[in-house]
Amino acid sequence: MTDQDRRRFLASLAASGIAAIGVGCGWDGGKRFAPKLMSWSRVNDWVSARLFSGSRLAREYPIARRTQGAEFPAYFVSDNMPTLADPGAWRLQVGGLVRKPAVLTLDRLQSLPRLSYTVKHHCVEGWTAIATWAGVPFRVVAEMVEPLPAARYVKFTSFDAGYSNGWDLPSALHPQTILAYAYNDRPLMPDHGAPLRLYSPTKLGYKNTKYLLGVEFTDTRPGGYWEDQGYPWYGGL
Ligand SMILES: Nc1nc2c(c(=O)[nH]1)N[C@H]1C(S)=C(S)[C@@H](COP(=O)(O)O)O[C@H]1N2
Ligand SMILES: [Mo]
Repeated sequence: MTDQDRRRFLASLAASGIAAIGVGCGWDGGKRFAPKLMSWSRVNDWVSARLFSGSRLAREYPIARRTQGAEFPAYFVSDNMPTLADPGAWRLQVGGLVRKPAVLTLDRLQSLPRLSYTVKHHCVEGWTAIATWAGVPFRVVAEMVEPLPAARYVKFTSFDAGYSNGWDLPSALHPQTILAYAYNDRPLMPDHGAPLRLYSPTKLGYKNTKYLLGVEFTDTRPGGYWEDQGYPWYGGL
């Protein structure tokens, strides 16, 4: 190829719009543009995870500030409110990358250390509400099943039409992350996720899986019902 041929060749590439790829210049055209290809929710997740401190606690409120009765909305994706035909047969399955998988009854969960707090709930649909939640800290259950070193995420599944959430392990082990069985000093009812729901005042409402069925420790990042539709995966406050 003469110099003139080469110039003509490059000019034709430019005309076709791909000259910037620079044939033979050693650049694969990929890495430099990768950040632009990241969705904004992924960027948001990246920032959130780095601002998050494992011990920063969410603000608590006096009981007098609780949202009155039915004014705390109740969400579920099923056509009808999910309920169990036989609540006595319900068990929480805890497994995945753990040394000691466990199948826990509600009695067993209620016999474990209990944490209660009055906090504000934030739904991305634009409402907030305050309630008292009580349950067992997730870290207590995690210590019981002994996650393997490879475990980095937790998948929470429910019996509400496939609703699920994926959490990073540090968020799940945050001291205020609980498996809640009580709402405003009473047993959790089907409207708020009976018999057991995930709760954390450091996460947006949609991360708090209601109607829990299973907890699975994983080494790959689990998706989730809203997360898979573009909501930030981290969903922190
Ligand atoms: N199983 C299940 N969990 C769920 C939801 C749901 O539809 N199904 N909705 C989420 C959303 S968007 C919010 S704001 C809270 C609402 O909790 P509440 O119904 O107790 O107010 O639950 C979250 N967890
Ligand atoms: Mo929500």
